[in-house]
Amino acid sequence: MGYNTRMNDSMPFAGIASFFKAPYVAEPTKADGDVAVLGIPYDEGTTSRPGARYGPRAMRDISTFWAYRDGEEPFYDGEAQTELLGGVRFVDAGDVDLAPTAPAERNHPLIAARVKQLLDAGLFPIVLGGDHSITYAVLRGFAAARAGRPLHLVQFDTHMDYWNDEGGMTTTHASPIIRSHEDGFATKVTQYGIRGLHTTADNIALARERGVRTFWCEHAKKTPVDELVAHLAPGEDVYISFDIDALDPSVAPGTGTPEPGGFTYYEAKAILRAVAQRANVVGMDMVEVDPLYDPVQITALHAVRLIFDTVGAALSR
Ligand SMILES: [Mn+2]
Repeated sequence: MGYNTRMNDSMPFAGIASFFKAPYVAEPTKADGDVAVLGIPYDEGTTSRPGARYGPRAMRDISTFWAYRDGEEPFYDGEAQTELLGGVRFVDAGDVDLAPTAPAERNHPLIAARVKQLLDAGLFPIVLGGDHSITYAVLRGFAAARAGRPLHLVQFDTHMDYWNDEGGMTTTHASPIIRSHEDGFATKVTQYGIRGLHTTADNIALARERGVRTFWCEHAKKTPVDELVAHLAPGEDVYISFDIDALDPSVAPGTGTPEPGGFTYYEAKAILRAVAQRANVVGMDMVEVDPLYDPVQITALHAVRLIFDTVGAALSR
């Protein structure tokens, strides 16, 4: 009697691990929240090490570290000297109901439909991958909901994912950006963090010919952040796709195709905040978190913190 009976709502180690300990609502509306978290536990688009299908569960688990926020109260980011997430209500919309081993023709429409449903309800989607192939299906949902309005895709990644394979591997995690660009789901594309060894130079040339703006990682790390976002039209609608391998594998080892180099947490955070403050971010995904290679949860930890930083910069009031 008289005890606080709501401790399980905020303690990281107790209760049900929905994202950020938010209420789970299968088909949320604006009455349930402002941002809706949607898991896509799918890694059959991966060309090397699998395991990203466990990404949503890993990010939900570690997200409870920050669940001690009380209701809609903001966090205070002392380093950025700003309040974060004040008034922003989260709801966990669960996972897309996918069929393992089924073809993309079966699974992609289900992903697109769930995303469109969230957008039609006026919610800001946070998509938890899954390998990067899911972004193509997510952007199909955005296109359906937006009825032709342009959308600038801002991608953080070590790989361009602009692979124009003609041998049948058309919807792997190496090609969501080219597919989304060709189908008009993304009308403009900006890439940050690209690095590593590429199998061909013509793929890079193809992206450049089509107007993709690529900030190579080493260049981006040395360039003032306002120069990195100066080409974004103020207030334009942006979708952020964050492949966790954009980070240095020393801080984010748990991913299928890591490459030496990459952003630190602070570098990624600074660019994300600059994008969110200059443009109008309308949704985001966090993909390629693979807990099978993440034994101390450090990759999922960075992934979730960057989600909070981005959504905080985009939506805090
Ligand atoms: Mn990628």
